[in-house]
Amino acid sequence: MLKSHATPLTFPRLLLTGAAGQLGTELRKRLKPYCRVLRVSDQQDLGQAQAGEELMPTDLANAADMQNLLKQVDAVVHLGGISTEQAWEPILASNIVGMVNLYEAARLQGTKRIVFASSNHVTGFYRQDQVIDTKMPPKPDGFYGVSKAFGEDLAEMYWARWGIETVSVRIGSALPAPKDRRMLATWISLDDLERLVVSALTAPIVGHTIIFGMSDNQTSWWDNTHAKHIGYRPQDSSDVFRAEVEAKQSHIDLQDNAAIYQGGGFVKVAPHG
Ligand code: NAI
Ligand code: 15L
Repeated sequence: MLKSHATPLTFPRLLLTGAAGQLGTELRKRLKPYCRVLRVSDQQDLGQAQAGEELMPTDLANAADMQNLLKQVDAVVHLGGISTEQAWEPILASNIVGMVNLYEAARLQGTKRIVFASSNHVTGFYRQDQVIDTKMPPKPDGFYGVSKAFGEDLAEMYWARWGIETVSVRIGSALPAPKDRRMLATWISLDDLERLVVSALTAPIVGHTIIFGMSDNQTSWWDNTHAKHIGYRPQDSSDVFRAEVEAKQSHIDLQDNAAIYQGGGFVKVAPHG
């Protein structure tokens, strides 16, 4: 956990969705210092409430329960949803219906800012020899990427019509260490993820901003020029793992779409078998 941040959080009540997931479990510990009450939610078991926490198990697809979840919430870190390429039905329920329920609840309950865990798979069909920025059109690599592109468009609409601010973070690969050569470009450390989420919550004005979530990696496909106002300064780099990763993966098959496209293996997943 970071010891300090330039902009202290003053949120009376912050909601973290997807709190039982891989990143939710991490951010649950890390976000508590930035708010008075951390409301944590998921459809999976959330364990025991820790000091300063409120547990509210909720299905994102249930509109009435989502209205209840958003009551008296000042800001949301929205990690909940399907996080991989798979069949359309669960993606529809969690990532499409769930997003509409979240934003309708934010509108009616008066929540003003959302940090949305989007994904690099919104642009997964750009090639690994292209550098892209956040104004370039989406090229999703599957149903999952399409659902995250929908989420970004929904956030744009709620900003334009209702003044709800969102930072859509197209997270690369958030895990303790990069696993392969692709991740040397897509990796974001968990400390940098915390820095990015906190910057997105506390930047004075964001409208709807899209930002790629990556560390300060030497190899990079993503240009965050249009998100400088978020004030995110990554402090980690995949380079410390480079030698180890390259030794494990010395050969790259350039006939393999996973090596050609930024989405890696996601571009090849057959969701219906
Ligand atoms: P995860 O799959 O471990 O966690 C997602 C959580 O959402 C799970 O605990 C699940 O129970 C919950 N969830 C799913 N559908 C739900 C529903 N209908 N109602 C309530 N809860 C529901 O995923 P992870 O890795 O923690 O990712 C968190 C978010 O960040 C996801 O939205 C994912 O798409 C996004 N992301 C993650 C990346 C990574 O490297 N881990 C990269 C890019 C995006
Ligand atoms: C994602 O969107 C997934 O949620 C995560 O599991 C990783 O696979 C990541 O993208 C990635 O592209 O490495």
